[in-house]
Amino acid sequence: MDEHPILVERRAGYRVITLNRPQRLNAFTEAMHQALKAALAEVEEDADCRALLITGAGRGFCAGQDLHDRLSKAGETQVLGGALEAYYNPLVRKLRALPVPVVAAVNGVAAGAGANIALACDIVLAARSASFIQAFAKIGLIPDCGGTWFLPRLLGPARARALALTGESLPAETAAAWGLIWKAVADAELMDEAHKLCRHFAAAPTVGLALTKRLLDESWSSDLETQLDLEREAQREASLTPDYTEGMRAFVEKRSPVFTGRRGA
Ligand code: T3D
Repeated sequence: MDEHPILVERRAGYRVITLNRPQRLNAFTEAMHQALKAALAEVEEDADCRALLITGAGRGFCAGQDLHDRLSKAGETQVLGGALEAYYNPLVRKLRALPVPVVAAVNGVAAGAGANIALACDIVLAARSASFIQAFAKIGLIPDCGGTWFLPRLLGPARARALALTGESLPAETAAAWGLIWKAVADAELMDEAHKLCRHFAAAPTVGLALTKRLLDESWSSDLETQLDLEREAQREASLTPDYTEGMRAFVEKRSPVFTGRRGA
């Protein structure tokens, strides 16, 4: 049993969650899921937390499900689905719905659920030495954690199919060139870049960003007419925030805005 399957660090205006099972490339166990669930609930409840950074300890980001937990001592497998229902699917939903930007700093290999959980984050930065692997194909499974949803949308059908069906490792720079992730950066610069982004979001108009996240997700299942209506409603909501007033005033007064991220006055 790992003592601390995740680490949580509070920074000014944001939190850092580090997946912390480096000896297994941060593969998921039930204890890690439970700790992560609790940490994400705290992020959601903390009005002073205006961004979240997720990364991995050691040389990997996350190798997906811990496969040792899926084989009995007698070498028998189990029917799957329960952990998706209880942990993985709620995790993906929570990352998408968190009212703050979620930055993944992919420090090394991201495989299986580990790859698709990174893709569920709002902005994915990766070290040049990192890679993304739809490892499911190699063990007779299907890409879960939203893999079959994210891949075709981010990459288009040809690349999505090839990656999902071969389980080939995609280097970070190719992932960035193909539009799977935001950027690949030098290994030594990854965490500085990720913290810089989170510091930016910690001083940003948080409610407007939360509404933007929601609209971008809703757009996948909307026609233009529906989306225009959703934008009107969200813009109305954004315009009721103190940050909108501050943004307007700061522009007119030719100064930098000071955003609080608060919902109401
Ligand atoms: O409920 C459900 O189960 C459904 C949900 C499924 C979600 C999934 O994520 S299924 C996919 C699971 N993940 C994989 O299949 C990936 C398995 N790992 C690998 O293919 C390779 O480890 C990597 C390509 C990710 C990295 O390769 P490499 O050569 O850099 O490292 P390594 O030597 O293979 O791994 C280092 C250690 O981590 C090693 O332990 P050891 O031998 O030093 O004691 C290895 O066994 C361990 N490790 C890596 N991945 C996992 C793992 N241990 C348990 N589970 C893993 N997924």
